[in-house]
Amino acid sequence: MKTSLVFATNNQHKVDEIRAVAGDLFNIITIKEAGIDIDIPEPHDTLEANASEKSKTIHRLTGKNCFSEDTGLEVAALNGEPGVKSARYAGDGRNFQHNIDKLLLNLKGINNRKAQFRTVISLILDDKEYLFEGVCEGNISEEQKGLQGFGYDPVFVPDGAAISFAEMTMNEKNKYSHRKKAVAKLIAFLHDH
Ligand code: ITT
Repeated sequence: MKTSLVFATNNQHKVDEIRAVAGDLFNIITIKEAGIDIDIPEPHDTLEANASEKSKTIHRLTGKNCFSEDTGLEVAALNGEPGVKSARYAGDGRNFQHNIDKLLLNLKGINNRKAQFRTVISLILDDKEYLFEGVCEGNISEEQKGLQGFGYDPVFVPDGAAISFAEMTMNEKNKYSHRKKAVAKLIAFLHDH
C-alpha cells in the first residue's frame, strides 16, 4: 500500500515542489489537511536539529508517520551564512525581498559568489527517525531575476544552468534542486523499507 506521510511545513511552495517529485509514489498530507494550525518551532542552530524538531512536533500532535525539511542557503564568502538563519536573515518579520537585499549588499564587490542550498529531511516512520540530505551548488548572481519559485530563487543560479531558479518552471528547478535530491533519497528509502 502507498505510504502516507504528514508533511510538517507551513510553506506551500515546498509542498508543491515535493508533490511534483513524489508523484504518486507516496501520499503527502499537509498539516492543514491534518487539522493542525501552528507555527512550527525552529529554535536550533543546525538544519538537522530544526528538521528533527519540526517532524517530532507534528508526530507528537498527530501520532502519524511524518516528515519535515529544513533548508538553508550557505554562501562561501559569508562563512556559510545565512545558513540556518535563511528565513530570518534580515530580521524577524522581514520578507524574502529584504533577505535578498541584505544578501546582495553583503556580497557587493565580492568576486567569490559560490553558494549552496542544503536541505535536510527528517522522516519519522514507525516511531524511528531517519535523516536525508540534498545539496545544490551554484552562484549568487549580481542582480535578481525571475518571478517563479520563492525565497532566494531570484539570485541563485545552479551549476550547469545559465538562469536563476526563479526563471525556471518548477519542473526545471527540480532537475537541479537540493530539495529534489533529498526527496529522491527519501523515495529510495521508502521503496526499500
Ligand atoms: P517551514 O514551515 O517548512 O519551516 P520555512 O519557509 O520557514 O518553512 P525553512 O526554515 O526551511 O522554511 O527555510 C528557510 C528559508 O530558506 C526560506 O524562508 C527561504 O527563504 C529559503 N529557502 C528554502 N528553500 C528554498 C528554495 O528552494 N529556494 C529559495 N529559497 C529557499
